Amino acid sequence: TTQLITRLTTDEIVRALADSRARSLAYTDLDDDDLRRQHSPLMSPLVWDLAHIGNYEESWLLRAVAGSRPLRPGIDDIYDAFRHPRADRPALPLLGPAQARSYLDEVRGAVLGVLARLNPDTLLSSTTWVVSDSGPSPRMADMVGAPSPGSRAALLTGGFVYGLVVQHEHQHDETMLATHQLRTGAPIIGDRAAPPPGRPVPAAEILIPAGEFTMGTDGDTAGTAWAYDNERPAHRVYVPAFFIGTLPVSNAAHAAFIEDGGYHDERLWSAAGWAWRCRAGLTAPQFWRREGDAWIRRRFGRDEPVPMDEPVQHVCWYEAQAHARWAGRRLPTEAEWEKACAHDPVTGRSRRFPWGDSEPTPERANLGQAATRPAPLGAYPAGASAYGVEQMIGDVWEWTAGDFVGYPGFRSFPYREYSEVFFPSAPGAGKGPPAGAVGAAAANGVAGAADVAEYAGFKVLRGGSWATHHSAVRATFRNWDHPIRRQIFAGFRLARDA
Ligand code: AVJ
Ligand code: FE
Repeated sequence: TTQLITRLTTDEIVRALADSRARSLAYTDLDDDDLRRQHSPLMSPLVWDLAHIGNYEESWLLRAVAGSRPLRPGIDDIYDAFRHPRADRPALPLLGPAQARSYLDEVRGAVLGVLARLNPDTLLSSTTWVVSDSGPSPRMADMVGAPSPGSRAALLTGGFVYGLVVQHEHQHDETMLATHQLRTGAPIIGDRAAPPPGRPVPAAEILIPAGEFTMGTDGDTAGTAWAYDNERPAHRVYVPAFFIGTLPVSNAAHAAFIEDGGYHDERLWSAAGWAWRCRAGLTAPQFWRREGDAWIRRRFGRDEPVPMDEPVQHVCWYEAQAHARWAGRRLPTEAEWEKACAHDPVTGRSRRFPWGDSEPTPERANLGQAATRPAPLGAYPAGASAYGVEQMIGDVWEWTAGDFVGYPGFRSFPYREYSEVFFPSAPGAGKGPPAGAVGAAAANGVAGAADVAEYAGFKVLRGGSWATHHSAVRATFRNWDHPIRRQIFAGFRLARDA
């Protein structure tokens, strides 16, 4: 057993739940038609996300924690992401906007009641679920409603299940922002704060010397109690010496890649990447267009010149890979990325964030949709890692080189569909979903489309974007998507062997 250093108090949980809900309601402050509409086949109608958030909260915080009966019997199927690909969701008998909001209110009221009755000591258990739970994790549908005492205790440890639900809602809030970026009509999303100004950095790349570091987490250090199963367990990894970009790749650098014919030079692309580039007609990041000599981008319904000093975003993994080859570089591996972000060579320990274990502040990282854009490059000297690498947390998700796989000793918890079904060996995660099941690839947006099945693997993204809430990102956090996806707020950083 391991001592948890930081645990959530009941008050902190109540506050975190209120914060994520305020965000979800702000992103669904639209008329009914707009909420039911599908703004892109890659995205759910916003009203699906809204009720799905409530259904997830009900499943975990009422049924799993308190053994409650379903509040709306029969709706679980509609909000099961694995049964219905995003493209099919508008045709489901969805709760309407008013019904969805009252469902959310009802769930939340009951959740606060359960929390008020919960012995706070339950949240102060000194064991983590890694060691206190045993046996294989069930599928979510089998998990809810019938928790064993052991799994209930594991769920509550350190407030884990509350962190699960808070993070889940913030992740859907980011997904809803991607829907807003694709939506046409009067924009309702705008900047709430201007990011700090950029500055030139001392060096374009930084040498990370060879050596071991601790990758991942056991959830037993400050602020990591609610780390997902795919971030665990902590393990030692030897990383050969490499160079990594001090900053993410800029719009200026990507414009130079375009100018140099990068999108038309097959030699820079992998075979799959070139096939996709041709089929999709890629010639620039999504939302960019040419006007005379200038690049214009559409951002939340408004056109503006592409700011050349910002990290590039809305590029897929294949574009990132081609750009890297053009630059004589490559994408960093996950281990390289995490070492550059978290390893402190003085103490030999891994930090929760690049700057240390303390919470992000507006001086350190661009998170939580303060602005609706990445900050200019060099804006966060106070957010640098021990090695001096900057803007690793916030601004843009960063594509890394490899596939989404479990760490050595991986155990799914608390349910298999959060991570495990997306691993390459899992049924449904790879090329063809199994008969009778939509499969992980479909749930993630490939949507049963046989024509893109060859691009159905998952690549890992690190570090969060300007749209990510600080509770849903840390140095160990792993996000994933198909290598063809561009609607997410993703860019990349370059690396090379030393
Ligand atoms: C980790 C962002 C890929 O949106 O499919 C949301 C997060 N999991 N609900 C997704 C998630 C369950 C997931 N990603
Ligand atoms: Fe979800």
